[in-house]
Amino acid sequence: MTDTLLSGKGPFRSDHSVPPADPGAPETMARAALEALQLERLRWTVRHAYENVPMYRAKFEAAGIAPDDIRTLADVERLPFTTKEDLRRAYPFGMFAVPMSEVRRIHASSGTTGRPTVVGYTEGDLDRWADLIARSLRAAGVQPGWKVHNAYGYGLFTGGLGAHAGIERAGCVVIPVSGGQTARQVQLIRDFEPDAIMCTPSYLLTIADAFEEQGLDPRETSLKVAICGAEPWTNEMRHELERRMDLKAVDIYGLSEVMGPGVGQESIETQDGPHVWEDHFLPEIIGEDLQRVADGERGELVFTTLTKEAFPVIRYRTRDLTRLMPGSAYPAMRRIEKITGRNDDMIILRGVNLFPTQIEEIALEIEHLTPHFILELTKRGRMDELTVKIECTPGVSRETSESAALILQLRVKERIGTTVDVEIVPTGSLPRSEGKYKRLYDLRDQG
Ligand code: DLL
Repeated sequence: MTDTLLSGKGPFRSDHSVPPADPGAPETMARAALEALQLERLRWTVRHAYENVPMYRAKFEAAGIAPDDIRTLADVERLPFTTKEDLRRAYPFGMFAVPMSEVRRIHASSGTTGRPTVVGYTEGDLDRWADLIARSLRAAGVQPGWKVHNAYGYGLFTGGLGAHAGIERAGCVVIPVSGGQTARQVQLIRDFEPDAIMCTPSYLLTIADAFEEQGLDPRETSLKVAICGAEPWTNEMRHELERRMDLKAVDIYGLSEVMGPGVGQESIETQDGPHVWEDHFLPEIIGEDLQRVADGERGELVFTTLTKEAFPVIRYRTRDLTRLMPGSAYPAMRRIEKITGRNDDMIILRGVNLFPTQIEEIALEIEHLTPHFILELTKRGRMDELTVKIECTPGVSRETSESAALILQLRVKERIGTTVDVEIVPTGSLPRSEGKYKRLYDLRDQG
């Protein structure tokens, strides 16, 4: 009752809270038809955001643009960007485009600094999200009737509950384990014999280790596919996980501000980077000057949502660095190159840019080195120093591990162009992942 009364108040216009419907099987539609659908949905989104979110209206007005000015897909470039800062300023609910009575769920991304970003979903949003995860699971080779072990964290994080609904929607059996309690994960995988697992790549590594620590062979589980995402990982890490667990690992991409997991998904057939589900999200890549760059060129990924009711975002700057490539398994939908870095993770070491994934890539090529490493940034005098603390495979001699460390140092110098210190640490001494793994420790302020 109160809800109905309240929903008539404020800036909200309920007649704009339903995006244009899906016209059938969008994964297989022709590019021209997809673009026509994108334009229709873009125009709906821009109007919806303008009419219902004061911040968007103010930004559009400041930029001298009105919803009716969006006549082609290229016109998206005339719209102002949205940043994480904009979302933080609106904490907690200032960017919601529907009355709270229409919102059915809230998630939040913690972020490393400051306030979390809060996002909301209407019933329609949750329905489309489940559909997109189900579509992602199909692309990942998951079949109806499969059991899917979901080890993404449940709670405010979008991973657990987001994947959960999609697994059910795909006609699968969801095993809602959440993250952590690794010994129990091992037990459940043995007892329930799931066909697929969803978790971060670093957590899958922790699980593989846990099998071995219990004297079990991780290649002998029932798992056929791992759908990994939520953090940057390299193809070398993919090969490591596939080899150690005898399964196929595919990449799922997403972010809370845009929806959560399932914004893009890699096909198990091609394993060549996530396809962006472009009927729901319009991707762009921008350069350092914030101008759009051509497909194929690297830069920052920017998204405009096309069907979000509660939390539309216009040209949201993700800070994820990648490039757009033509579709492969789904020809009409472009792919992104595997995301190996974010603007925020970039370490500038004595003028040279370096990403943790570059170290992962190099370390995994070297015999006896493991993917268990952290990076410590310190100051020696006025110079920044980076130390790679890394574990070797168990049982190698001191001599062998020292030479592996030296090879790592030389290859980093050769390929990245900077010198890092490498310290071999005892097996099991580094923290293990339970979700998103923290690799970089900035200790420069600590003496
Ligand atoms: O991590 C959503 C998600 C959950 C995606 C489960 C996939 C699986 P946030 O916590 O908002 O949302 O973090 C989003 O994580 O901007 C990227 O920097 C990073 N990220 C997500 N997926 C990938 C991926 C979820 N496949 C941020 N590869 C994003 C690399 C990824 N980075």
